[in-house]
Amino acid sequence: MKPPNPKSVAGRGGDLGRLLATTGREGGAAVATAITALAGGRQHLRRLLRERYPTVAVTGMTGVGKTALVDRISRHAATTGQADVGSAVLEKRRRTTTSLRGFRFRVVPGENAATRLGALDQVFHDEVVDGVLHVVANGYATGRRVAGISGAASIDREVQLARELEDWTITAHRIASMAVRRARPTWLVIAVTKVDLYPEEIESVVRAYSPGAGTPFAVKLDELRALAGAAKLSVDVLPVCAEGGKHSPISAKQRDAYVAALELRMAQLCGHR
Ligand SMILES: Nc1nc2c(ncn2[C@@H]2O[C@H](COP(=O)(O)OP(=O)(O)OP(=O)(O)O)[C@@H](O)[C@H]2O)c(=O)[nH]1
Ligand SMILES: [Mg+2]
Repeated sequence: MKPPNPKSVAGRGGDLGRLLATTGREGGAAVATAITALAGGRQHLRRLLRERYPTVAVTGMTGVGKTALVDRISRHAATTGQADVGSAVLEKRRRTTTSLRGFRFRVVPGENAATRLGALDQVFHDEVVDGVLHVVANGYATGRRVAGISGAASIDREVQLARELEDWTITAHRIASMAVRRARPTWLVIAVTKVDLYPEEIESVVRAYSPGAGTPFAVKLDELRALAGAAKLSVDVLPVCAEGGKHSPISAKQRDAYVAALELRMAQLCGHR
């Protein structure tokens, strides 16, 4: 068979073919090596970024406190107030540290069906995350304000608990399919937030969200663990809150300690320390 004409290689291969044809065989090999090195360098950089700043999906129903918690962890200028409830797009936050070991958070909006589904696809399928922070609030999710009405919408706690469970069912399925698809293990931290609203019950509430507790949430959690396989998915349940201070039963110091403990656990799970 006739060797391919360099001109036609250039025509078909575009810039690379043209370059190889004009630089001759040796020059072409050098260019190819340089390109491979460049691609290898980029891959190395990506791996380094992934190790230093693993991505974390933040899930949970609307008003549960995802944005507030992640803003607190990432020292993002807090945008507090009722206006924040109902994030419409996937929020990105980065927690950086002086030791270059932090996290890249991907906060999935709890409300808004279309953007929520797209965001769930993004974090669990398209750009698979390293771990999941699922946020629950013991039925204390804040209702969205109806346009024109100020103040928090008061919504029955039982209703909110049922919605939390509904939301968890959807997310748990996504986590299970991600865990079975991938080779490396993943982690899930259930953040039981807004503990300042139920300071006397923190322990029992955390227990109710834990594996083997027998509550509807825990039953779904057990199912998820069985489906994914214990070796593939580690589960932690930790209390936390994003608010606290002078007029709260939780002091600012206690709140910071909760946030620090959550951050430390995620760092351990990511192999940071
Ligand atoms: N008391 C108390 N309120 C909190 C805490 N965390 C968040 N909130 C309040 O709960 C409301 C909802 O918090 P967000 O962080 O906006 O909720 P979200 O989960 O991001 O909601 P979506 O964006 O709709 O998915 C806000 O008014 C917060 O100020 C907390 O730890 N304690
Ligand atoms: Mg939000």
